[in-house]
Amino acid sequence: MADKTRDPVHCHIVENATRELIKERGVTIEDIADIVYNMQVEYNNGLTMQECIDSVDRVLEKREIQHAVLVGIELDKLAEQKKLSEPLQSIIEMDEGLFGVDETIALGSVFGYGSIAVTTFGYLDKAKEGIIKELDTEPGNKVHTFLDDLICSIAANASSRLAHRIRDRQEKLRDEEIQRRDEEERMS
Ligand SMILES: [Ca+2]
Repeated sequence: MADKTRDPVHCHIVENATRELIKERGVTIEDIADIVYNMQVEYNNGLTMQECIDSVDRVLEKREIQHAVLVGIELDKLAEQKKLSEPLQSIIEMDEGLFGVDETIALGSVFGYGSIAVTTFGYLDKAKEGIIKELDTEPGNKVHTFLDDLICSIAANASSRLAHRIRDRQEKLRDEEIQRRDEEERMS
């Protein structure tokens, strides 16, 4: 039975575990930020890599992302160690085409960032850019059935978040411009 009298796990422990797991599986924040940069640079030519890194960092602070990462990577690791029960062991190990739970878990964590995140996730899942492609084609006994979708999800969320932030900034600029014009009119 679940022990509900225990204190909840502190959010910093969960966030650190999430970051450690992603790193342990061979993906860096910069790898994810690279995808975000490529997705967003055509809409903002002043975009910097640092803004993309910051956006990925903010996304990793989200609890629903952290939980998705913990569950997905755990299953990848257990499959790699051949510790799952059959037939799940074989299904995850082979990344069976009709097994959609990896996508479902990752997709479940993109709704928090609105429709741009959802469409970007769909795009990345098909296009498999950058590190996502590398994970997909990595040789050996590595299992990345869940990881590739989770990285798509983090990159999609960070892209959407960035798109909204940049728009906010532009609107604010417009407000200042409106204010300036207002003042000029008043002075004349
Ligand atoms: Ca997958």
